[in-house]
Amino acid sequence: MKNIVIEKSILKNNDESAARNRNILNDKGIYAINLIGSPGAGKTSVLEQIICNIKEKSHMAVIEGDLYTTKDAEKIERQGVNVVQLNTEGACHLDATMVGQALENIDTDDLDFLVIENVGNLVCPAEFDLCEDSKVLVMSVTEGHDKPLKYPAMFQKAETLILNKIDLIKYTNFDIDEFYKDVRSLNFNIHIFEISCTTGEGVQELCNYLQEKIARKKSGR
Ligand SMILES: Nc1nc2c(ncn2[C@@H]2O[C@H](COP(=O)(O)OP(=O)(O)OP(=O)(O)O)[C@@H](O)[C@H]2O)c(=O)[nH]1
Ligand SMILES: [Mg+2]
Repeated sequence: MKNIVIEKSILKNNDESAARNRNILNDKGIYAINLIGSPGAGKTSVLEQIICNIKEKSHMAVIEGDLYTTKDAEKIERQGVNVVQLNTEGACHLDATMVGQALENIDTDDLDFLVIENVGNLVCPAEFDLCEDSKVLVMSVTEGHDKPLKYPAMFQKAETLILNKIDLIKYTNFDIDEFYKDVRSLNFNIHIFEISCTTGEGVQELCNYLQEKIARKKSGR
């Protein structure tokens, strides 16, 4: 596993770097998602479910963003997927320059699907385009149904919302009707999947949706 430690001096010119990254991915028809969400929402758990379902059908690679550790990347590597760790050394989000460095360490020739797990944070990652086709927001029911209106940028910029830990909803005061109403008021067209990484509920529907997106990008549609 490559482990790249980012220096603060290169955290600039984000959009130019994003455009360079995007050219590489678009040339090769690689579908890319940026997994964003609070610490502990379940980004890595969702990614593990996606890998189990998709890795035999599509060539995948993962870029793991974390402040300091390689814990998540080690989990992904154990699943047999090519992973590059980006340690931001305290920065609260990934930027496109960092992702460009990671891409230099990934063989993109045969790749269909790139997943970037961002640093756990419900605010900052929303502002930085990395090159992704889609921002996929992971939120869990244990975070509370009030989060869309409190952190609107994430919900406005995401194309897809994964409502995770649905197995725990009965133990919480999460008001799902209120949640849907608030999310739709911010982003009417967002695709919402209710899932549980523990029971597997909803995972197949999510993976079918991603597989369709991967196939479309590959065929240039
Ligand atoms: N009950 C339940 N627990 C879950 C589910 N998904 C994840 N978890 C647990 O939630 C905790 C956090 O999950 P992670 O996947 O590490 O969350 P993350 O968003 O990647 O966290 P960071 O990378 O630290 O931001 C772990 O203990 C998981 O086992 C779920 O659907 N149901
Ligand atoms: Mg994680």
